Amino acid sequence: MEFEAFDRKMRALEKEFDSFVPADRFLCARLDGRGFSGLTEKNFIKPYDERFYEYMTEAVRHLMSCGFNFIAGYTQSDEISLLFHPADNTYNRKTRKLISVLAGEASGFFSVKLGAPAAFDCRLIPMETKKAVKDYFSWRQTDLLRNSLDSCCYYALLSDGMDYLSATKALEGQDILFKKELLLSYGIDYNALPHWQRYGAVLHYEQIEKKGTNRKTGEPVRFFRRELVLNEELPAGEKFGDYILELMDTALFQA
Ligand SMILES: Nc1nc2c(ncn2[C@@H]2O[C@H](COP(=O)(O)OP(=O)(O)O)[C@@H](O)[C@H]2O)c(=O)[nH]1
Ligand SMILES: [Mg+2]
Repeated sequence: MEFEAFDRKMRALEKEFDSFVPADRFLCARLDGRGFSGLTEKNFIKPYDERFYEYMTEAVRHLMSCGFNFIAGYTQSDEISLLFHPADNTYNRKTRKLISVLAGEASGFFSVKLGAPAAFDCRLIPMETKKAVKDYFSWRQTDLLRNSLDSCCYYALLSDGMDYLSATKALEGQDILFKKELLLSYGIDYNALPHWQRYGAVLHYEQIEKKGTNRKTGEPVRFFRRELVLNEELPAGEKFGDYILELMDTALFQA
C-alpha cells in the first residue's frame, strides 16, 4: 500500500470516536485531583492547608493563562471549574483535545509546585441555558459546603483520638446544627473559618485602571488593563450562581 493511503487509513482510526461540543452550548470544564485524599494526607495539613489552597488558585491562574478564553475559574477542595467564553473555539471544541490539554496543563503545573507527580482528571459539561450554568456553579459550591463541614468534624474527632470508623459513625445522619455544635465543643467556630474554606474562590478578569506617563509629552495618563483577580469573598448558594452569570454578562458585553 502506498504511504498516503496507509497514512489516511491510520489517521481515520485516531478520529473514529472524535466528538465536538456544539458552538451553541455554554461550556465548563471540571478538573479534579486524582487520588488527592492520599496526596494531601502525605503533603499537607488536614483538613485545610493555606499552601494547598495557594497551589490550587495558582493552578487556576495558570489554566486561565494557557491559551483558552475563560471567563472564570472556580476552585474548591481539589477541584477547578472553568467557564469557557461562549466565543472560545479552541481546537474547534474537540473534546479529546480540550480534556487532555487542560488535564495536562493542570497536572504539570501542580507537580512542579509540589515537587512530586500529581495528576488531575478533566471532564466537560456542555449546557444549553444560562440557568444551567448558574445551577452548575451553585451545585459545586453546595458540594463544598457539605464536605467542608464533615471534613472539619471528622478531623476534630480524629485529633481527639477517635479511629476512622468511629468518627464516620459519629457523624452519620447528623444535621448541620449537630456538626457545628460538635466543632464548638472543640473550640472551632465553623462560621468563623476563612471564607475560602467554606465557599471556595474565583479568578476572573477585571479592567484595572492604571496610571502611567505619556512618553512623548511626559504628561500623566490613565489607561485600563485586563487583569486576573482573585475573589475570596464569594456569595453563597443561588447568589453564587447569579454572580457567575454577572461575570459572563460582563465578558459578553466587553467582547
Ligand atoms: N490537607 C488538605 N486536604 C485537602 C484540602 N482541600 C481538599 N483536600 C482533600 O482532597 C481530597 C479531595 O477529595 P476527592 O476528590 O473526593 O478525593 P480523591 O478521589 O482521593 O482525589 C479530600 O480528601 C480532601 O480532604 C486542603 O486544603 N488541605
Ligand atoms: Mg480528587
